[in-house]
Amino acid sequence: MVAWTDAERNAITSVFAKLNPDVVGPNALARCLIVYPWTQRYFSKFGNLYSAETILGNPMVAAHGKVVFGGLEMAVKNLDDIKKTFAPLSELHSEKLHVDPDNFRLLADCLTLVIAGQMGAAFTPEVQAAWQKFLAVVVSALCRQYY
Ligand code: HEG
Repeated sequence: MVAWTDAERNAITSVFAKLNPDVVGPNALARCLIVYPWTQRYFSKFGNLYSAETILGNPMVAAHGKVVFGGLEMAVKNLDDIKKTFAPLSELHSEKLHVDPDNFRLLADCLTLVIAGQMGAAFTPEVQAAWQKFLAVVVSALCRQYY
C-alpha cells in the first residue's frame, strides 16, 4: 500500500481541483497520439487521426480524453485504494483492449506536461513530485492485471 503524506494529499487534490477536464484530458490524449503515433492503433474507430491538426480537432479524441480524466478523478477520490479501484480498468485494458502497458506511462507524461502548461508557476517542484508519485501509482495499478 502507498503511504501519502498530508502535503502530498493536499498537493494532489489541489492540482486536480484546478484542472479543467474539458481541456486537460483531451489535450493530453491528443498529445499522446501525436507524439507517440503507435498509440493510434487502439483508436481506429475514432476516424481521422492523419495529422496533428486532425487529432486535435477530432471530437472522439476529445470525448475519450474526458473519459480518461474521469478515470483519474476516480483515483484522486480513492487515494488509499487506487489498486482496487483500478482493478476492473486494468483488466479491461489488458484482456479486452490489449493495450501495451508501456503506453500508460507515455500518456501519464503527456498529462504532466499539459498540467504543467496550464498551472505555470504554481506547478512547483514539490507539487510535481507529489503529482508524479500519484501518476506512478495510477500506472502501476493499471498494469496490475497484466501477466
Ligand atoms: Mg484507457 C477506455 C482510463 C490509458 C486505450 N480508458 C478507457 C476507459 C477509461 C480509461 C476510464 C473507459 C472504460 C470503460 O468504458 O469502462 N486509460 C484510462 C486511464 C489511462 C488510460 C486513466 C492512463 C492514465 N487507455 C490508455 C492508453 C491507451 C488507452 C495509454 C492506449 C494507448 N482506453 C483505451 C481504449 C479504450 C479505453 C482503446 C476504449 C475506448 C472505446 O472503446 O471507446
